[in-house]
Amino acid sequence: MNVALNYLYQSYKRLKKSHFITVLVVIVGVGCSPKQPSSDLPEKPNVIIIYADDVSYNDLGVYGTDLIPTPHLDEMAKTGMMMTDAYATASTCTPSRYSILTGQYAFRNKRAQILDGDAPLLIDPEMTVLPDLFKKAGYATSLVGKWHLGLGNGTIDWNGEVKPGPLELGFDESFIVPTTVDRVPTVYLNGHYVEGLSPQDDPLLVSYEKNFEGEPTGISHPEMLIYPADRQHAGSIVNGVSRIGWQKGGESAMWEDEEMTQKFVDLGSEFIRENKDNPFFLFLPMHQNHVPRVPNKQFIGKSQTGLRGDHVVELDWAVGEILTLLDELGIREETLIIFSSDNGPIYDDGYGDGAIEDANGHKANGPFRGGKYTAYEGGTRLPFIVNWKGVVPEGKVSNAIFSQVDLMASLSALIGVQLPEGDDMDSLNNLETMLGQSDISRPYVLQQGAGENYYGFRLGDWKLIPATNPPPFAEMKHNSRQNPISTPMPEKNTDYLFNLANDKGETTNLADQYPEKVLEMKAILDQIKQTDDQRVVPTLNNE
Ligand SMILES: [Ca+2]
Repeated sequence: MNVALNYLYQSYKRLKKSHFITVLVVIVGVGCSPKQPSSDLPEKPNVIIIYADDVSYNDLGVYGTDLIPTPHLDEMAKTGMMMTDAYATASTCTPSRYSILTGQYAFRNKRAQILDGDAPLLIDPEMTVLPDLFKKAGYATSLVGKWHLGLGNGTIDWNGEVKPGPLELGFDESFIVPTTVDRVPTVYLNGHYVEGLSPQDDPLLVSYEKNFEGEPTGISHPEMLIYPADRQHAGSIVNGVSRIGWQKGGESAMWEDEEMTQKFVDLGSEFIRENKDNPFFLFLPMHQNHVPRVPNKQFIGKSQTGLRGDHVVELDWAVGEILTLLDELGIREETLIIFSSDNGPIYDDGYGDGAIEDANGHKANGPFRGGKYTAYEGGTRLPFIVNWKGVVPEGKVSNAIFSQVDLMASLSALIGVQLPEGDDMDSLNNLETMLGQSDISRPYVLQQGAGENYYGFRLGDWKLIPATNPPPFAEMKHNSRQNPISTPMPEKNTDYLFNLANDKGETTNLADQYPEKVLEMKAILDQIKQTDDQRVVPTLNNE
């Protein structure tokens, strides 16, 4: 047993004593066989993942806030389970989404950073990814919502066939915002084609290098904007909002920001109705709470935290629509519904939309520190609600440690499909915990921040942020005086060690007090980050 492996093993033995966790340590490639669903679980349930964007721990009533009414998500939690220690794998969009679909940490793919709007498809169509597993099990599969995992092979002609993309990854149908709502092109992609475009009459041109002559931008025409934007977001203007990048033409295809949520609800509902009599998988990545925040007018003023909160109210409405439909169709007991988010909060992310000024003291990260871009708990510890009538215990609050990277293995176990084997698989089958039927924790959680070698690493109650030099933009985003969740980024070249058992807010650095713990955790983290056959992957002993 090498030194680091020994560290891992010893750590787990201690964890086992203190937290009733049992783990096995296996060399990669050996473990991760799917646990077959227990005989009393309905076979081939429908699965819906509603995945929010930048929605944070304390943005939901059931997680604490009384400033943003979220009755439907609260109800979903009360008739199902809410988790308090569930994590995204990263504190930014693209990497977290990559992990959900592939079962791997994003750092294993060097391109898995926040992608530009014209970036090529990040996931190799040859890989077996989450929708592929559902296809293997005979499910109908659909993607409706925000994508942001790249499209095409390098150069995209938005007037022709745009591929490869979601359809090449196992989705039968897809209707997506290609990147983010704050980037051009501001059009939907329906399958391989831009929805509503007339390429012959009014072709759509897109550039991330320069503006098209004569086209208004946030800089040249600030009077056209509903709220001001920073320089990065001051490109082409659509619906009174300037975006990142430039576009021209394609007028008939431009989306209406205010109508986007209704559109996603309608299309998701249509898919559910069409497949109510056969197993289906719906991945519904919503655009809330990412900027620009342009909720439909029926939601304006519905929260006490300005547009940022109103946007979350709109998301909650959408969740309610889906739940109501499932009830109406009588398929609630055949449907597993999961709600979570891709990263923690950000207030000002490029627009002067009043998020900070109207925050009204709302601390979106709840008891935690930091938010989007950071490796603190606030960056990746997120709402995670699981609802499946008759299976998930009603009203359960689970404190088990869970990571979204485990969705792939856990869901493959649920539907009885073999997880792909390979050196890069990070996903562990934690199905029983995910369904509230056990409290087995993941032994560790890796939290990738925005920046080179910027990681948080939770092992039981210990939390390490190894010495790093986080990018200045991340610090800037969270360091304004007025921001209710403002926090200094780690100091350069300083290790941080916290004990979350009594310091959820990561306020007291214990690194000097426990240097051996720092060394031990660094060694384990290094081992997890290996990509060769020296890598060590723990598996849960939940057979
Ligand atoms: Ca996000």
